[in-house]
Amino acid sequence: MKNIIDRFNIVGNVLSCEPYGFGHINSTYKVKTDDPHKYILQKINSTIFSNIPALMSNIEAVTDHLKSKGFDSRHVLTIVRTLDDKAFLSHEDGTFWRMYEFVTDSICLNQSESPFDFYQSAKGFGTFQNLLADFDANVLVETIPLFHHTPNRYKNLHEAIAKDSFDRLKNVKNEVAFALEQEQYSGLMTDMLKNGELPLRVTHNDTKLNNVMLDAVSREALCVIDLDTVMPGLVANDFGDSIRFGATPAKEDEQDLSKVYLSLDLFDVYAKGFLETCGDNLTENEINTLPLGAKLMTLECGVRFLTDYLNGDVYFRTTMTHHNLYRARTQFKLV
Ligand code: ADP
Ligand code: GN1
Ligand code: MG
Repeated sequence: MKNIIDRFNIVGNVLSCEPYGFGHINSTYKVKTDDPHKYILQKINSTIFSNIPALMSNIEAVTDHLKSKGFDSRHVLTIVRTLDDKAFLSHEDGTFWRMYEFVTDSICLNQSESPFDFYQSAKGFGTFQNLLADFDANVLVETIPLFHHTPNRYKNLHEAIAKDSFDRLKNVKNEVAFALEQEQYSGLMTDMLKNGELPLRVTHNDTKLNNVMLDAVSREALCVIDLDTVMPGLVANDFGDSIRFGATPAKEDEQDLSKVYLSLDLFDVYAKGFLETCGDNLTENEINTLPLGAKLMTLECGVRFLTDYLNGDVYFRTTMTHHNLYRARTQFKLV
């Protein structure tokens, strides 16, 4: 790893480089040096992201926009450039790497420790939404086409069921039946978009609690991270993805489904923080579809986990057998 780190413009001598965080997509490492600076090093998932130069220029454009509004490196994700002044390293072995400043004195949570944490995460994502309201969507490349097109996610599920490449369909009869029963709702928001009833905005599209950093002391929202999927999208999907992950006391892969339920108190707390920060810019239809976004993002995520289970766990990182099935079950319970 040292030879990779040495190609970035960092301060100090490297002391350690350890796997870090709970992301499902990229391979993330925390790099410590003998200087107070710490860094995040990531091997970008080039199976999932087919155009990494475009992905990184999206991130540069978005973070430049936020910096132009006066925010510093604790409040905006900050790219550490390579020695030859590139935003990422395209390695001779075909891998792609990037480095960020580690957001100092921050914490990142998989579960809220109090409603205040969740409220703050809502303010973080709501503020992010607000700050991008004047960002030109035309400069963004769609890093994953049809990312939150729920009917297309169902199309992928149908294909996985038809193939049943890993002979796993027999394990998931109930989950498949539930997903198919819910399919009738999958197009509700994409139809509204098509009919001009909902506007397309620049959205984050991956608003899990562990994609926002909080201040380690005040626990106020500091910095939204994981900008790989910042693309044109629906505000209700950003709201909904946060709800599906955070408005429950259960982990995303909890196996005891009696612990999995939607907390309406946490839903309210999140809605308050989100609407306080970006509500004034939203249309009535956008506000009215926030609860629907919560249902559809949860359903879509369950469908994605189930599809990946049937496909042999090729998309989301898994650390145990049946991991994607456990994840699908929590999402369907929440739906
Ligand atoms: P993935 O796409 O795999 O989810 P992320 O970019 O979300 O990757 O990074 C994974 C984890 O690494 C985050 O959940 C967070 O804990 C940590 N992380 C990422 N970027 C930073 C950063 N700039 N400062 C501190 N921690 C970070
Ligand atoms: C992935 O990258 P990460 O772990 O923050 C996924 C999201 C899913 C989420 C489920 C690019 O998010 O869409 O909702 O897992 N990101 C991508 O936990 O597919
Ligand atoms: Mg992440």
